[in-house]
Amino acid sequence: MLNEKTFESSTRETGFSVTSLSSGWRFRQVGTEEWRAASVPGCNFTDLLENGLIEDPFDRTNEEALQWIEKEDWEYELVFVVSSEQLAFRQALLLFEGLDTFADIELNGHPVLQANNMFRSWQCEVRELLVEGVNRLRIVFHSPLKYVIENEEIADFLYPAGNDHSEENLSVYIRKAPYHFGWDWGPRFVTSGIWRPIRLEYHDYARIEDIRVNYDLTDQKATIDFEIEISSLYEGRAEIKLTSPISDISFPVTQVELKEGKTAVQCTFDIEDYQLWWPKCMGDPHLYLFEIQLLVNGEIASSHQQRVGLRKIEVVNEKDKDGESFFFKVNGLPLFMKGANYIPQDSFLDRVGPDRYEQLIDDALDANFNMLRVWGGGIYEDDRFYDLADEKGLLIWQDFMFACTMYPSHLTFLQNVEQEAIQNIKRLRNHPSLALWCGNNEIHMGWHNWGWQEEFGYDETTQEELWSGYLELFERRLPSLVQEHDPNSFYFPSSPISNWEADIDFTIGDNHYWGVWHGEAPFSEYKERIPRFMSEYGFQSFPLFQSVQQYTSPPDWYLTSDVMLLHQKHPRGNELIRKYLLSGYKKPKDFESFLYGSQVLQAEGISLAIESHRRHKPYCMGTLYWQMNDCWPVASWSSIDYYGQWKALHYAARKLYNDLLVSCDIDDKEVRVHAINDAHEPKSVAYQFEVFDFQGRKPFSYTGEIVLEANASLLCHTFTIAECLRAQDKRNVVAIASLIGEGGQILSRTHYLFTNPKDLRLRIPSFTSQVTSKEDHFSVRLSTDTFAKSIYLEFEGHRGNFSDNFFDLLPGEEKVVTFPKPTDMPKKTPKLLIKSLRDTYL
Ligand code: BMA
Repeated sequence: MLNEKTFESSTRETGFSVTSLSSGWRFRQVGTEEWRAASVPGCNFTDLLENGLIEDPFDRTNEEALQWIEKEDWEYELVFVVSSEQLAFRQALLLFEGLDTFADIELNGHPVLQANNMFRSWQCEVRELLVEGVNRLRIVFHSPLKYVIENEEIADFLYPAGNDHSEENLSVYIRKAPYHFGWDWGPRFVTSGIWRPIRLEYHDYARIEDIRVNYDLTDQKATIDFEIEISSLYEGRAEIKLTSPISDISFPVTQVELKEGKTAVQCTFDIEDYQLWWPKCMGDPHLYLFEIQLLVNGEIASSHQQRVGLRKIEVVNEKDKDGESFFFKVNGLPLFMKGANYIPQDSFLDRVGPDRYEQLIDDALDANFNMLRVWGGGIYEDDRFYDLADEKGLLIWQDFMFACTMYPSHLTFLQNVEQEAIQNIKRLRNHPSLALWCGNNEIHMGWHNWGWQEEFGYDETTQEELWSGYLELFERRLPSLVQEHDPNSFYFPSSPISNWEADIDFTIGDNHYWGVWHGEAPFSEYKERIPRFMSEYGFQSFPLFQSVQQYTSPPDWYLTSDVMLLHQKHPRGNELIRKYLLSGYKKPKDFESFLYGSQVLQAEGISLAIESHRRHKPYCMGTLYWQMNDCWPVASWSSIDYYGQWKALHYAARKLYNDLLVSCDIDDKEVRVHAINDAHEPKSVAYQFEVFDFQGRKPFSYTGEIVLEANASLLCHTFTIAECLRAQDKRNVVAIASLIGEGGQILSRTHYLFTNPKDLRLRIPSFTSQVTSKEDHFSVRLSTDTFAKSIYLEFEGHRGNFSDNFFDLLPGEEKVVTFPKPTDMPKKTPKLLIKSLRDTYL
């Protein structure tokens, strides 16, 4: 999408002008009389809510009561004024960045467009239809379900869309965010509306439609080539003027001959001693900024700002001695990927503004992520998301929006998808953060392993139709479009390449391991099931009580209440959490303790997986857990809840995703201490393994020194259990492993138990805390009289994330954490709530 927002109110001296059509809209349900104010970008649910016509969709069981909305048609209208100066332009283009989904658009009573894909942008020439003075733009959104029933050829078989919370699984026919139809963490809110901005562009001569950035890097210079696509209203001469607002690089003006219609222009230049773009974990995410102006007779006809990050990203997916590799190289260096899967941040996308995007990217980087996977059941994200990833140095794995079901493959469907793919490839390809394209989520694996053929009774002809349709879309059309429009990026058809139920598949490509959770295997399986790259694995937890209170009332505060069950979308979710929890932990004493316990449990399981994956570097070269965030308040696999509260897992991920990690692999007989270095330079460090009893005495301690190679994992030392326990009862001890830098600073520190938490002989701790109010934060100093596990701190009544939480503490240690003061924080220091594992059972 061209970024011309900066030129909002340009004057008639230039050959173009842009008017935003985002304010002043009204809406109504088709068939009703009264118009109400609407927001653009927006959707019918948030408009209804803003007007007080529905209750908060996320509150209690309101989801059920609001299902009628998807069955209705919605009408949006804008009255806007066009001036004689605007009408004097030779062209007026009406541009829609995103319409959700089946929309008929009329301007001044004339039909101008029919839209049928939420992921596409649309444009039409409307100069002849505009009038001086008042104009009327009207958009009717059809109920997507009713629309496909009336207009699509519906197959006589059911598609296997298991996450679509309806009987008919019609979502497969609708190019709309799949998660809107429900998911195993998501409600069903099938929205309609204008979900991205609308604008009117006036032009006299020509318009820059698109820019493709190519570059060639040598040791001395970067040769950058802008391939500029211009659409022109005339035939004749023009000039391209290139400037770089934040540097003093200067460029010659390029003379161009425009044809009427499309002209491709190339603008090539060198930058000597250029700076590379690096993900934050490797260096500076350097961006160059360019402004490209199209000049006709000295007037600016069109203008575009383009950022460029110079980097080379490779995905090495080839046969090797162990099977088939799957890893990323950035600027020639192999990089172990650490991160999570990302889903849309809200059921109602218009609520995700710049602040939420920024917070989310910061939360990822704060936890030492270097990659997020934009998963295929959501949306191709907003430009802002990728801009932030570029600026801050986070890599993005980009799925096309297809997940967990087969799809139709008739020609009109495929052509619609092709346009969607072309537009989104072009929109995203210049972002240095874009690391790969993946055709879909889990469809290949689903078709071959999930028994859809039997479950849905597909005969041979249907199977043939579905599978050849799959091959056509994901193995022919999408790769050839990526090849055509973004040839330097890696494409593969489906994640995972392999299947977690087959042993051999742990030697091949990327894997989603769901033996833990869906397969009900114990956490210890994470240590055995090591793939070449793990792009999904996960375990659910609940939001904490503070968050649960936001969407429930006191009568709902038990796990099987209607409200809690509605906010748990996995059919076996509660049962699985309870089963895993009781196998390792004592029974939580109440509802609130269960919520807390679920987070401690989730962090324990996923930590085991992260450490195992990292220890097996370079056999395994990436770990992306499922899932970072939520789209509403719910029990889910997320590490940050809907309200932005970090769960225990997010704090754990931050420690375990640190470039330098000490990690112990403990079984009945041995402790193996490993050190992992993801940085690209070697490190001389000391490693330490200490055993403490709960009073803080240290029966065992060992310190050794190592040189840790760059980008390597090393087994430092093996102890026998007998050697380090020194006749202590394993129920009374905790082990701490550390990596210590040359100046004595702790580089990595991890805690381990020799037994299940439920067998520990913990005493109820007595904490001493001191809270100091600083200018923009509170500082908390904490100590304990006995070993306290998984200490959780909260300022009563205040949301926010501490600098650390869910940590362990021994007597004799002092822990200092900070809590940022929100702007509405009262002057008086709020009450500090402290609890640890021992406080949550009787
Ligand atoms: C993964 C995802 C999602 C799902 C999650 C948890 O496979 O791709 O489809 O939400 O599992 O079941």
